[in-house]
Amino acid sequence: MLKKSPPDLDALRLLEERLRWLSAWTIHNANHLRPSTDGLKVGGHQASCASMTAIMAALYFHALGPNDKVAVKPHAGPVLHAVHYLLGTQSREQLENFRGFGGAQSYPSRTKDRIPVDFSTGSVGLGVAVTAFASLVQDYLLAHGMMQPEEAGRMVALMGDAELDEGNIYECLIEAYKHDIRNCWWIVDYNRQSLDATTAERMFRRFDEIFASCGWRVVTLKYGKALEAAFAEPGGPALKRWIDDCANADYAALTYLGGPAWRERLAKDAPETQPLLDVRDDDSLAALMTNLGGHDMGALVEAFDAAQDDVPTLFIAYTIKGFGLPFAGHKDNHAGLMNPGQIAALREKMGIAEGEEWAPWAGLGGNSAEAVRAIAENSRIARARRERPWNQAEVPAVPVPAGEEQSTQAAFGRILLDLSRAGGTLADRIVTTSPDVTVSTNLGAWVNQRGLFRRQELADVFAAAKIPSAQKWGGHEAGQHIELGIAENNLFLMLAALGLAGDLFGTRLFPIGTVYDPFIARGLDALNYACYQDARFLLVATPSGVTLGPEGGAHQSINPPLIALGQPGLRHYEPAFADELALLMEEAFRLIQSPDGESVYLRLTTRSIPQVERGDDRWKAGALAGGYWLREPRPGTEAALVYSGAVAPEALAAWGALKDDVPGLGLLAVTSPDLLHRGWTERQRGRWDGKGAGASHIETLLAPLAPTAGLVTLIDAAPASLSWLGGVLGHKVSPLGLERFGQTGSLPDLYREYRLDVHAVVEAAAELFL
Ligand SMILES: Cc1ncc(C[n+]2csc(CCOP(=O)(O)OP(=O)(O)O)c2C)c(N)n1
Ligand SMILES: [Mg+2]
Repeated sequence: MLKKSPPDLDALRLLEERLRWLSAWTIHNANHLRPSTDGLKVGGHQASCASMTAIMAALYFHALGPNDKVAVKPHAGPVLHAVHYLLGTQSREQLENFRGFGGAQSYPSRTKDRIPVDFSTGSVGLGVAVTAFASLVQDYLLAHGMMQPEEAGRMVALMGDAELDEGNIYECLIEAYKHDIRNCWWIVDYNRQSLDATTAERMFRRFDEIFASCGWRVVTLKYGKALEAAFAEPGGPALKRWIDDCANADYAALTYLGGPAWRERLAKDAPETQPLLDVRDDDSLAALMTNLGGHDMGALVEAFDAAQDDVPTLFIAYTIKGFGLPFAGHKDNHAGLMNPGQIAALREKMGIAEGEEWAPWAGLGGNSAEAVRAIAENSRIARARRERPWNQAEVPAVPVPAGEEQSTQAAFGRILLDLSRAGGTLADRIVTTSPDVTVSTNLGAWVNQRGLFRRQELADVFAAAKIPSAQKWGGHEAGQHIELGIAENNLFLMLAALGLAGDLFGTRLFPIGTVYDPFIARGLDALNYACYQDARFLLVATPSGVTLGPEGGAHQSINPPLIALGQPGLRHYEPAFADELALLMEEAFRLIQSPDGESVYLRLTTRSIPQVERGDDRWKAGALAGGYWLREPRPGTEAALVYSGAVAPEALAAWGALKDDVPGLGLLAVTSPDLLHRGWTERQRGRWDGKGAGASHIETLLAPLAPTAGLVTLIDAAPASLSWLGGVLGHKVSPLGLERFGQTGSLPDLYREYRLDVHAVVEAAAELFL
């Protein structure tokens, strides 16, 4: 964040024009010049790009330091690619293939773009909020000595003004305030247009207040330098009054209509501005009226230079959507594309010869070209993608908690406690976080051991007053639990940021987030966002299903296993026994730090069940792969029971009740419907693409059964989580599971009501195989 030489504003302005041109041309090429193979519109957002080019030129070619990380508004992706093209880190080929297969992505993508992208964006609002959590992660690493102060940077979000309508922004703002985040800039491209329309003015002055009350410095860049100067001319004060009172839609429409319209309107509404009008022709009047802060290089550079401390800062940069393009200000310009005539006119205006469209410095005279090249060459931003750190911590054997009866949730808490006591790199790199369910998801003992993370010491008032409490919660810099308020969306953004610690800051963390299973749905898009960026974490969801018993309807979960089945980058495991859990947690720690790994979702429960005796360790390989025979079927047998998770005792009891009537009856423990399904479809794919693949794990498991055999499947979740097993080898299936929910009651009551009890299994079996 150190200072650099005084900026060459003229050269920065030329760079801004380059960005505007290259982003527009990249989109134009994809839509008008590249042959279409499917007749579909390619799309792209020339207006949204033009709105931000000055902001991005000032930022990338002046303000950003090498450690700063940026989330770029999704539809300004082409500007980011243009920046890297000018820096020499993006190829022409990638730009020519913008939105094509393997080309520069529509929206900046960490995993698919070849340039260094710090944060993926696309789902508006999330890319913004993740920067606040990333700054918290940076503070965490600094406080834990896992990063040096000189490696620290600023987390920057470049956002559209319509992103301010996303609720996740405000949830994040509240959490960020509680954690006293710093080194974060959010820069609003305040063009007052969304996708559909010009935005409502009523919120105008409220945003500043909201951010200010959450501890942010708000810097408003409303007028450019030329407008500021004009306000000092005769008629200037009237002009300023008129601008301040002008409705968004009016301003946008006049921008589109241009000089003559501005003149007519100002003369009519604010006759005192006449002296200003008299000394300007239509073009200079239009230029003056669109000289807003967000397009004024001097104003931008000054504002960025003046905010060099670590105070979180919101820049509200007034802009024109489509600035400098023929549809500037038009309310329908969001997806507007220039036609070939319009882009040719822009090219000519820039002095770029036909055929020279991709030449980085085309149309610039010798001195200018030298000046801009010098800036690009001396750019302080990081040019290379950071290597992702893999396998940084040895994973010790995860201890199996003792106890003849236990729940997976209790075992989870116990395992973490044991890991903490044993110490070591893995334990030191684990960070836990939870949206106000730390105690009820059983993280309490771990937190007692490792403490809350706080930059400033937080006294445990109850402990100091000697009031007995099971939770000893002092907060300090060495703490390893980040306590969040009840906002599950924040949990997933926190996990996204923690899960990218290695990618962003060089040190891999092992983030563990806990949540009640039903409330995963509350943060689904953020969860998907985390997985999309390949953030790595362990999500522990408990309690789940109807098995939470008297706690009742609102907390029962049905569909999370189906969600997980459809979520790439997230592996669902649903253990029934403590030894399975220990094994699967060990696997999760490996997957978190392995190049071909992924995040893991453990669906746990508070139900304490008798543990099973193990004769040997053969079950382990199967449990890791998604399932194993708890009771082996006899080859050629006509039936098997299949269960997952907390209903293991019902499955075992039903097996006991049926085994004499159904010779060789098997009992299949499914630890991951998700993995079994993936293996099955991968096998199908292998057949098609000729790469082959041995039988999938589920095919191998089911192979001993007679082709005419029946399966009764049982899970405390949507029955579709397991019913698909019938499709693997064509077995008949009677699927049991939750299709309704909402009752409170004891477990026997609920299992009877929802047909998860032994009786239901026996009945289903009788119908199917007897
Ligand atoms: C969560 C989500 N909802 C909807 C969209 C579709 N969408 C893309 S951009 C946009 C509006 C953007 O307006 P603004 O943020 O003001 O950006 P501008 O283009 O004006 O700079 C919408 C609704 C999206 N990308 N993400
Ligand atoms: Mg906008």
